Amino acid sequence: MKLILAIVSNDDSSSVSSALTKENYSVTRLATTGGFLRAGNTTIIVGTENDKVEKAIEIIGNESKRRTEIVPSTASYDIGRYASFPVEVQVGGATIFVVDVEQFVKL
Ligand code: 2BA
Repeated sequence: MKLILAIVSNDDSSSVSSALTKENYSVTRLATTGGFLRAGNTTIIVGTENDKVEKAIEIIGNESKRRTEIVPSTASYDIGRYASFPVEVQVGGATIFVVDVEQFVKL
């Protein structure tokens, strides 16, 4: 058995966990914080059989694709007035760890 730890953006966490649940994976979601940006993200925990790991990674990847979004930047002073300019930011993506499970017990 393996334990999958997938760190995804908060925006993608709901669709990732729904897609996994639909395919009969058991899922736990934890609210976590990235150490570098100190922004919220979500860590998804999935315990599953070895032969179902690749499929789970594929599902997580499909639901959390790295993409570009246009967002308003914070207002800055320019040409004699305060203005907010749209900027392109990268969102999404997943960081995935797969670890061996020594023991799995449900009481
Ligand atoms: P990613 O590498 O896509 O990582 C996204 C989040 O995944 C990280 O959030 C962290 O919560 C987790 N993560 C990634 N690699 C990990 C690992 N080896 N062990 C444990 N958790 C891990 P943040 O730490 O807030 O990082 C956000 C983004 O900032 C990263 O995106 C990366 O592009 C950049 N970054 C992170 N650390 C950096 C550093 N020391 N120097 C430069 N850029 C860094």
